[in-house]
Amino acid sequence: MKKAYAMILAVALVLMVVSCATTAAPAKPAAAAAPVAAPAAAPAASSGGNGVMIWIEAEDGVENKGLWTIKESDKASGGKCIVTTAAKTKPLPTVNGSIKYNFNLEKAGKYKIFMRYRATSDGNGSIYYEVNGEVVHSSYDNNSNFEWNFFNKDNPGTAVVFDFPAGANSFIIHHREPKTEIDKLLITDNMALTLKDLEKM
Ligand SMILES: [Ca+2]
Repeated sequence: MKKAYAMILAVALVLMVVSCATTAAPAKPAAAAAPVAAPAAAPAASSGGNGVMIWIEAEDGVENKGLWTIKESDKASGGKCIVTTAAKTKPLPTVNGSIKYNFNLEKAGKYKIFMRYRATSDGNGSIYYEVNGEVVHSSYDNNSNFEWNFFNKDNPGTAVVFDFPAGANSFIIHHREPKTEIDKLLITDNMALTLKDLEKM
């Protein structure tokens, strides 16, 4: 019986050695990792099927004469809007007390510009804006809090439709009536977008 045990033990040891040798064998090198996928293209300037939607905080414009100041307001987008105390009664083709906004368009076409503003009393609700060298008076009804309206041509009820080329574009806001507070701007090719739609965004 002792011999039988010895034989079994010997066989078991041999098997263990073979097993260990197999386990210890170096693993085959792993297959080369697949290349990292290229990052997705940057999202286009659109929002949920609404077309081109370029949002600009009014306080992010480039001011030229120190006539516009940034005002903090917890009602304003980003907590800030711009306002001027200067007044001017006639449009001036020369840049005077202006604030400029640059933007890029992927495609040429027709666009509207919306503006979120506050004009708390008579004589506080109009600006001049300048597009392609033309200075236009845009007027707005009084309101008690910020709300959206569009760039118009002396008519708060009708939006101006701009023809912008593809690529770099800009528009300029000139001061007119004092204390018109401007919070935010939207450039869009969505001709169906309403002021009510904007209040929900
Ligand atoms: Ca703002």
